[in-house]
Amino acid sequence: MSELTGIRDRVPPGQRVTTGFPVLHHGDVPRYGDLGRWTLKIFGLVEEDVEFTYEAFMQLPRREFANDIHCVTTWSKLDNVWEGVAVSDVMERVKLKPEAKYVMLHAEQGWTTNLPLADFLKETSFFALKHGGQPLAPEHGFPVRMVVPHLYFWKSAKWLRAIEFRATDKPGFWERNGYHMYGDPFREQRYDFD
Ligand SMILES: Nc1nc2c(c(=O)[nH]1)N[C@H]1C(S)=C(S)[C@@H](COP(=O)(O)O)O[C@H]1N2
Ligand SMILES: [Mo]
Repeated sequence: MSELTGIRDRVPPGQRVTTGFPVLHHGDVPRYGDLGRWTLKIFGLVEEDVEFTYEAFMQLPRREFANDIHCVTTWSKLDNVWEGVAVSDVMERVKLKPEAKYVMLHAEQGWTTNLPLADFLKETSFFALKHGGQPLAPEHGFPVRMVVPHLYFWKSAKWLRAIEFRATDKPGFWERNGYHMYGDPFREQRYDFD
């Protein structure tokens, strides 16, 4: 009983628990022949731009993360176990300008999503490399995806390629197409009118 109550508390309003791992995105799954050309760029309101090669990013310290994820299309997946890089371990190499208050995540093919800096920096946000002990599948964001578990899963950019720091908020891809600017699943911030 107490366990059930606990699980119920973890499922936001209007969500159903799934045991599968649905795949959802706009556009095509990028296929990487040569990761020698992959980079992760950090730009915008920083003292100096930073660029990680694939090799450099793979050398960053790894940690395990456990969380629940909530998709705006009403599925939630509990008890995910991931391996990834903490945001703080990347930000150690970045000097933010004091005006930086928002983040725009840039993925392959120009796909973007926006979030406040504080949410990006939360210790539960991270760069995922593995899920369930396996390297990320191409359709789930290989080689690197962002995971921001306390916001709806559309903020968790797959195929991440750049992080931009900004003074003002600006809608990303789904946010321009009717989704909420913030997207808290426990407050059901699904659409821009919520
Ligand atoms: N680059 C990119 N990342 C993306 C998306 C996308 O279209 N492109 N879709 C988002 C949405 S709407 C969801 S629900 C999740 C789905 O992640 P999954 O396919 O691993 O379940 O990815 C998010 N990240
Ligand atoms: Mo989604």
